Amino acid sequence: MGFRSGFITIVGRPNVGKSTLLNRIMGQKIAIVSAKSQTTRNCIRGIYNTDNCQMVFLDTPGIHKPQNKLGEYMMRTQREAQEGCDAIVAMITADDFFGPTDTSMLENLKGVGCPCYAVINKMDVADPVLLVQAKERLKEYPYLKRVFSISAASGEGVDELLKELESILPEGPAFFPEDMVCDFPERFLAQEVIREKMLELLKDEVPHGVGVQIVKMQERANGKIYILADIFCERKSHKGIIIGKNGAMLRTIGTNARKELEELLEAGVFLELFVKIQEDWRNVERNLKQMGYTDM
Ligand SMILES: Nc1nc2c(ncn2[C@@H]2O[C@H](COP(=O)(O)OP(=O)(O)OP(=O)(O)O)[C@@H](O)[C@H]2O)c(=O)[nH]1
Ligand SMILES: [Mg+2]
Repeated sequence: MGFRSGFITIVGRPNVGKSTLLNRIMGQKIAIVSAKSQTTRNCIRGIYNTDNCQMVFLDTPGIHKPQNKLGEYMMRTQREAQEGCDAIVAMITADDFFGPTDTSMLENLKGVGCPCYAVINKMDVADPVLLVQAKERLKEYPYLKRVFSISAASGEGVDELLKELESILPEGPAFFPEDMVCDFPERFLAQEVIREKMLELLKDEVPHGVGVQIVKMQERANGKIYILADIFCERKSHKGIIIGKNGAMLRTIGTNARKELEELLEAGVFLELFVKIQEDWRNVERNLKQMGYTDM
């Protein structure tokens, strides 16, 4: 058997653990993860190599009804990622299962023309009764090639899934160089890490209305990487929350983001953040473009 290669798209509701699975497969963090829904806004590619195979995984934004232009962009990206791929991994969880989004996602897989898999994630915390029920209900979708139960968090079941995916990919050469793990620039990583820290620290609706734009990112003579970023939010009250009392919140966001970026970039980082108000930026095409939410 010759070398195999192909594209595998991971789809599912917000918060089911798509990005966690991508990071688990890659053995390193390339996609940000949070307990809040709609964390991922772009299609994120992770390139996974074995001796005989290159699997290009596409992590997609969680399926939801768009409320603004950003949401529309996210869902367009999500749909496009499913076109022309070699396999689809549709992710659900046993405990929060079979709402209308799950059912329409599974129904839409009928006739897509590539092998489709259902993956029940978070089995480490799943109620065993619900797990059995979920597997039972998945039998209503006979076109699913197989069903896997995994824990993206612990890694349980992930090797089995990878083995199956490797076995069905077509023969063909690698698409990307072997030492490449992702195809996005470091600027994007910086933007995402800053956003992740805000998702972790800020409450309710504030982080959903936040956008990050890297204004400058350059290596200085001392080897440190200087990053200047604007944080956009939609209201004055949100700006106050992001900055916090005497600037405490913004300092924490900055410190957490800097520490993680230093690890990921393997260099010292000097990070400067400015908070700006841009009302309704999620509906303004120009703002979306500036933040990288643009169609290819
Ligand atoms: N217990 C448990 N938690 C998990 C598992 N996988 C993911 N999570 C948690 O679920 C939350 C959502 O994970 P994400 O990977 O950001 O989910 P996502 O599907 O990418 O979400 P969106 O980007 O919003 O669509 C995070 O708090 C993860 O830590 C798992 O296998 N077990
Ligand atoms: Mg995600």
